Amino acid sequence: MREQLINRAIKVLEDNYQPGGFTIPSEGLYPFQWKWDSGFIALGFAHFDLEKAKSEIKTLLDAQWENGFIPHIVFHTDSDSYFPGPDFHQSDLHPQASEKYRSTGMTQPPVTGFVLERLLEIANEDGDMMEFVKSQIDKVYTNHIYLYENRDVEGNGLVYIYHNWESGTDNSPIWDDIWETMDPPEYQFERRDTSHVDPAQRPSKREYDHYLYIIDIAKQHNYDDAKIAEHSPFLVLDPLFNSMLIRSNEALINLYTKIGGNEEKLSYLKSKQEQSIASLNEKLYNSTLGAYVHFDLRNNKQIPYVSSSSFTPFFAGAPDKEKAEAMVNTLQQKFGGEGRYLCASFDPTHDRFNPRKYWRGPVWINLNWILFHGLNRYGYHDLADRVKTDSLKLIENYGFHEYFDSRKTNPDTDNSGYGGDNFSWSAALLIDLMN
Ligand code: 9WN
Repeated sequence: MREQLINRAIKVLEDNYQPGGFTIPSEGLYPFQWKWDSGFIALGFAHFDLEKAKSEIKTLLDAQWENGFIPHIVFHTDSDSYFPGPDFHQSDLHPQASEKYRSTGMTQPPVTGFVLERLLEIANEDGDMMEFVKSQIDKVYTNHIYLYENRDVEGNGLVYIYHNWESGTDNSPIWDDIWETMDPPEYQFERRDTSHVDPAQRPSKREYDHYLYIIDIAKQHNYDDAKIAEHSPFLVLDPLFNSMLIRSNEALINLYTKIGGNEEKLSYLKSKQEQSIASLNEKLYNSTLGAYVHFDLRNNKQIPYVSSSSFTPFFAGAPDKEKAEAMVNTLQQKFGGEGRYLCASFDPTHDRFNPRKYWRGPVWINLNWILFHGLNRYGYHDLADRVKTDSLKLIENYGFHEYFDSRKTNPDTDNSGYGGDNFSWSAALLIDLMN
């Protein structure tokens, strides 16, 4: 059984691997390279094909802009089978955009630092992989400098996202409060996603109007970060994005220490690390909810909802013992009932929860992977094991889907796997979790 599942996962990754040296998340639905997908995908490949794992990361970092920015989608082809594609995003408006690749002008959670560290671990610290890490690590470091120097508007070590697509959790109910403050025009466009996936499982047309409008504002300012910080109606401190940055910082510190030298880089990373953790605890922790939440910088207030992103600070080592215990209680009480798989993407006890719709409730394997490692880091091994077992069970029952219903149903009669099929990070992270 174990071997069969792993072989199926390997096939998903092999089939989605492209001649350009990168892997698409899912055939038809997502035909390009996505930033955080690439990180997770590399971890899967590393268990059976180190060369492909390396090329995934190398290709992504090859698309880095001159200012250190790494885009959320790299458009390796001019295919118009995804909307919005390169002609809508127009990354060339930014004076330092890559000349080699067209891309979006927004980013995604900074996972590449901890991915490099895990690649080295999977490769048993072998010399070739160490050489690879040495050849790429400065690009990731430059990316962290870009984030701290351009997106930390309060100077406290937390960086903003200006678009829901930057969070990776695209249509989370968290953003509904922000949509209520906006009134974008009705765009005319042809959706491509809903020709691959049941529209009931995807964001609505009106939500897309908001998504496009924020991009239009960023384009009016040629994707200039300072102007975006001034004008974007969406300006948020995301616990997920910041936790990934903090964990990746920690990985860079560990890797540079192994490499030796690099004193200046180490002291920069260490000072940011301390400041970011302190601010995450001060600004994003909500003691009433017993969880980390998002902060709306534009409207200067916390957005008080619990989602799977609320627990990602475990992975970053941010909460103290007291917070950690409160978070575990919240997780068990709201998300962990007997009839549920862990971990729903949004609070199942809230009336905005929707078990079938994308980031409004379903379980996502990448968030589970982050949670598994975070809970283990804090010694909650039983709960971590449950997250792992649930992830494997969902894939075994329903296949390598993009997301899954968190309600326990009968696999013989109910189809609880949603979104894209043969989804790369579900396959890659299953392999990593099983090894
Ligand atoms: C927009 C590729 C990406 C993931 C995101 C997921 C989804 C894109 C979309 O697919 O977003 O970036 O078109 O819906 O939400 O996390 O990286 O798998």
